[in-house]
Amino acid sequence: MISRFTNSETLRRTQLAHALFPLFLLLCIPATVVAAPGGAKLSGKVTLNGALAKPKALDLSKEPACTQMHVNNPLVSESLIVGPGNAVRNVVVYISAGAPYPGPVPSAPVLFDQHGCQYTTHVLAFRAGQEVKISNSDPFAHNIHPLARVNREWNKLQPAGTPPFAYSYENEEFIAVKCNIHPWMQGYFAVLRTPYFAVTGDDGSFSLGDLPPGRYTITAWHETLGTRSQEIEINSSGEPQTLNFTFTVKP
Ligand SMILES: [Cu+2]
Repeated sequence: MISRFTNSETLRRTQLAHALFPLFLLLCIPATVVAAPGGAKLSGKVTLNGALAKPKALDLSKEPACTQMHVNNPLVSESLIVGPGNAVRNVVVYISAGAPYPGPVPSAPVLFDQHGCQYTTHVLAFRAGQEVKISNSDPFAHNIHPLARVNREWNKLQPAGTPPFAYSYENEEFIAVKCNIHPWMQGYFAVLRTPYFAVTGDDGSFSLGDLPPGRYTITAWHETLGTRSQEIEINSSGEPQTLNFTFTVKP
């Protein structure tokens, strides 16, 4: 085989390749979120000030099969769920500023299922660029319609037995999700850049895992209560730190 390069050109290219090899190796190291030494675990709880009216049962009459499914367990609105000790469920708590390197987006999708005439996960948080896999487990059609404003808006009809489909959002956004067939179906996608987030469960608690030392803004978002943000300094003591959020019922 005849080289197209002269000997000196070949030598120069070989030297360049050797010089760049360590850089190439560096770029090949998988980027993972590794807690820096001296970091600390951050956790807390979200509670509500004030009394709430009992949630009303939803009107499912538009789909007789749904009415039938929920004769003994009526569906109620999930727009504000408060548990024992005034703990608030479905609050997204995340680092909104000061976050370390965002880290790689997980290759595994998050799942969002339509089942029993509702979204099985009311608030689903995932990463910008990560796939959300949407399925219909009901014996009738749904038409999912995430009302994105920053990202692209779309809707999709999924008749019974349709295979799941996946979609990923490019930009950070809290997106209301509705069904174009069943007006009571409501949910949210929380699309976040940071890998440091959590959604509160029944006890209102959250954990953001180990954070490297630094100054952060932590934001708590709720679909009807709004947002609250707090600054926190994670020092290098390694002592777990607590940050609580309190929302007040809007008059
Ligand atoms: Cu539906």
